Amino acid sequence: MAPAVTFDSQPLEAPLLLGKNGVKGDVSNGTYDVKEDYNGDYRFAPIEEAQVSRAMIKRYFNLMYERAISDVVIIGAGSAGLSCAYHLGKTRPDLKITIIEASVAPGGGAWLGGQLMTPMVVRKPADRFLQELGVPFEDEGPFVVVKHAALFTSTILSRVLSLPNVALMNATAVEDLIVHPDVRNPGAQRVAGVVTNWTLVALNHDTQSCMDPNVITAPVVVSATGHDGPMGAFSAKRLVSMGLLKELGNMRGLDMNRAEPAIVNGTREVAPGLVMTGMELSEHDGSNRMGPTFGAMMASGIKAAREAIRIIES
Ligand code: 48N
Repeated sequence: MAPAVTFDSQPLEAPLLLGKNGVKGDVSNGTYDVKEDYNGDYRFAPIEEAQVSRAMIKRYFNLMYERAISDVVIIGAGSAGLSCAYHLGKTRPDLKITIIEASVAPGGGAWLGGQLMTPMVVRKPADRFLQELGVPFEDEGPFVVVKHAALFTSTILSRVLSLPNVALMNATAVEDLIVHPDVRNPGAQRVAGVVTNWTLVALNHDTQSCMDPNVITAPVVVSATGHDGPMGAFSAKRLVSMGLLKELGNMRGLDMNRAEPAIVNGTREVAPGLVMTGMELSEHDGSNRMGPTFGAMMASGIKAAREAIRIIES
């Protein structure tokens, strides 16, 4: 009978793995001298399937428990939301920042440039953000070109996810806003967090009833849910349906030179406790779209981070 091997708190009967030549993996004291042999005897440190689940469950549900009370929630991990998360997470490492992203794959529309072409155009001065991130680009004078949009998105994703105070919950949808009476302004209402569900659940409320959601409270919510779409422009549409916004402005036609400054300069607290940025703001304000240039997404995300800090410090 193989000796019981204790890994976590529960002793697990772990079958000792025997290499071809009968060499036992040394699991006695938790150190693993497992050779990396590509000559037919490649072996892994022996664990049980249950340890895989436990390693995930322990961390994910600890995260859910701990982030039920966050300092800032960012809805949407597209280029604007990620730029906000990066600037905010770096500038205020004391803040618990939680990103909620409906898709399995974060990044939103920033995996391609335009019309499925891969280079990403960024107008100056937003190239400075690329320099800060360490994203290489070709300088074309008034604008720069990143050779593949995924180079920007994968770089900012890795920078954001390496920040200890930033958590990303993808495949999770915000399906409502928490709204409380505004103690700072009696009689008014204030956004105080978000209502979330697994995205697959949020997409199936019509087929399965009573799948109640979860909540995450935060004094500031940054909404960067992009263009109107199945889940896009979420907060702008919710503000209308809850009576905090009279009507949607609805995004206007393409005019890059009007659109990009409008999104950056217009990024603001659109309702008490709710900052809106990125292309969602064009649906809220009725500003133009800019087409496949991403400088305004980066700069508006940074502006949103500064707005969030202003609110927290006010
Ligand atoms: O990339 P998007 O859609 O939005 P932005 O504002 O970060 O970037 C927009 C940009 O990609 C453009 O559209 C470019 C510049 N084109 C302009 C033009 O003229 O056409 O990211 C939004 C993210 C997505 O990943 C969604 O999955 C996510 O938000 N999302 C949500 N996540 C959680 N809960 C929701 N309710 C929700 N709705 C959307």
